[in-house]
This record gives sequence, structure tokens and C-alpha cells, in this order.
Amino acid sequence: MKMTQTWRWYGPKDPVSLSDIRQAGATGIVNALHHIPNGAVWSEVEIRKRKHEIEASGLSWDVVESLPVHENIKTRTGDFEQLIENYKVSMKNLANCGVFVICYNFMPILDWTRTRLDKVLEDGSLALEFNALELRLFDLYILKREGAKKDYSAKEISQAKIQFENSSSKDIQRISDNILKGLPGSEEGYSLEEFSAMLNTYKGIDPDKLRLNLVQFLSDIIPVAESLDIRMCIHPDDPPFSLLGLPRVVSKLEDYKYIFDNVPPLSNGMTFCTGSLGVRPDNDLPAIFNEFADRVHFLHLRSTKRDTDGNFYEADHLEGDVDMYEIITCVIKEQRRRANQNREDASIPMRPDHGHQMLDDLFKEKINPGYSAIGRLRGLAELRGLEWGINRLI
Ligand code: DNO
Repeated sequence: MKMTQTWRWYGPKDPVSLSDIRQAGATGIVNALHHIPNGAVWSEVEIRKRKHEIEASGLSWDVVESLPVHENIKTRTGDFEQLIENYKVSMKNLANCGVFVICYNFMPILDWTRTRLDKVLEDGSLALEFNALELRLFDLYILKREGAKKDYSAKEISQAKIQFENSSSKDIQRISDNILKGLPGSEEGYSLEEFSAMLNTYKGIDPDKLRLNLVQFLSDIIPVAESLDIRMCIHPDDPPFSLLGLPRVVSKLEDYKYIFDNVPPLSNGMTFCTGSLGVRPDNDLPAIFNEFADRVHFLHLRSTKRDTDGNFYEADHLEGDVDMYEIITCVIKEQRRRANQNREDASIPMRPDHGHQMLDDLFKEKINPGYSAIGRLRGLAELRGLEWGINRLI
């Protein structure tokens, strides 16, 4: 029993083609209808069109990433009830077209966040990086968020001030763009003004309230998922802590406990993202996996390397802080357990998440940061080999 090897493809405009993906050895595609505005229904016609395109290349559409959750659902304001109805219709249409695994997240306003997309590694390849001081500098001196100073110590504030004063306008632009414009797969991007206005919509929404809103959303959609045999899998916060005063509630073991205790069916599952969860030193990854193993419906495999100042960058897939040997061993055991129970989902879809920009990809006119071909090809090859070896060993 092996993991199902999948690959994220951004659709017809992705510089990495479906035939490239086949040559990388993946069999499944992870895809979303990015051209449909967040909140609108994904029609069967649109889903089928995309499905046929994928299947014509000899691949199958295994996972949706993401069916995005509209901000009004997260804040439970405005037309959120209609938006939840739309979400259910999209789920039904996906199931009717034979797509049963749906990844989504519940991060307020921002999806995944990095401050630099081209950190030069020792070997000359480029990696994504999160720099806590640059984030703070953005918060205090570019965004100038009301009340931001309360979130930092005097020392942190003065460090950010010095760094800001020494930053070039190019640096300021880079930091702002990376945080606000949305990285690949984020459905929204904002100007500074738009973002400040959005922040106001979270006034009064603390972590407990956001948690409650998530559980209410799940109480609405999980019964629908169950009736359709859909496996919903929530993606953890990336990074797994609060940013810019916004609450984040899918970052650690206790967060998942709350979510699954309150909405227990197995169709309420998780995307186990080693790179996101691995940023917190207090997250014990194998323990989190084992606690919720039977509801891990999707795997994002990558590694991060953190320091003690809250910074991290994306390491090679088998290096960094994530013990990939340990994780894949847990996955193999879970897959065998499922196979013994004749579960249809015994083979868990995985994708090599984020790769370094390297070799020819360094010279391409357009790549999606983190999603260039060759770095992920390397990652997939390493992960596949590791799984093969462990499978032989145990
Ligand atoms: C980043 C991705 C995220 C992820 C969403 C899931 O590379 O892991 O953008 O797709 O957060 O909803």
C-alpha cells in the first residue's frame, strides 16, 4: 500500500504542464477552479470541463485545493448563510463529478504568508522565507495597525524601527507585496487600504469566537459531506500562530481536538501539512498525526527550518526540523490499518509541497513561487524513495 502521489496544478495557465507532471511520476492532480470568484457556486459544467482536461493527460483529479471559505462565513456577517448554501452546492456538484476530497482553510483574511520568496541557499537554489522582524516592521511602520504596539515588547519595537529606517524602498515593496498580494493559491490579494479595512471586520473576533464560527460552519457542511462521501480536510494555519493581530485557530493539537470533539464524523478531517505544523517547536508532529490518523485525508509533505527568533525558511524535503522518516512511518502504519479495515481511502493522497527554485527554473520568465517544477520533482523523488525504503523495512 503506497501513498497516492499527487501534484498541485494551478490550471491551464500554470507554467508546469500536465505532461510535465506525468513525467514527474505523479498520478493525481490537486486543483481548484481559481477563475470562479470566492463564494460563487462551482457548477457541474465547469468542474467537468476541468476534469476532462486532467483526464485527457492520463491523470485524475484527486483533491480540490481549495474550495475557499468566504470571509463572511469566517466572521458570520452579511450574506454568510447564502454563502454556506453555495458551498454545499459546490460540494454536491464536485461529488456528482466524482471528486471527493476537499481541502480548505479557516485563516482570517490572509492565506499562507512569507516575507521573502528568493532566499539564496548555500547550493544556489532559492527558498521561501518568513522573517518575523520584517513582519513586525510591516505591522508597525507600513500598515501602522491600531494597537499593534501592544503586541510587542519595547525591544521588539525598537528593533523593527531600526530595521525599517535601514530598509530600502525596494525592501519595503517586497515585504508589503509578499504579505498582501497573496502567494500562489491564495484567492485574494489586497492593497494596504483594503487590508486595513478588512482588519476592521475582525474587531471583536477573538480566537474563541473564530473557533465557534468554524464549528458552526462545520456543523452545517459536515452532514452534507457525510451524505455525499466527501472527505473534508482543513489545512493548518501557515505559519501556525497569530499574525497582525488576527486570530488563528488551526495551529496545534488542542485546536484540532476542539474541532473534532465538536464535529466528530470522520468526514471532518485534516490536511496534515508537515511544513506548516513543523514551524512550532511545541508541535509534536508524529503525536498529532497519530492522535487523528484516521481522519488524515490529505498530506502536504515538506520541511521547514526555524530559529529561536521566530524566523523560518523552507528546507529540502528530507532536511530541516521535520523528521520525515518518522512521519512516513506513521503514514505507512495508518495506511495498513485502513487496508485491513477495507477502507476505500487506505492510500492517502500526498503532494510534495513547495520546492526550491533550482536549475532551469532559475531562468524561467514565470514560475509560481514554491511551485516550480524541478524543486518539487526532487521533493517527490526523495519522498517516494523514502516511502519505498520504509515499506520494505517494516
Ligand atoms: C500553500 C498552501 C495553501 C493551502 C491553503 C489550503 O502553499 O498550502 O495555500 O492551499 O491554505 O486552503
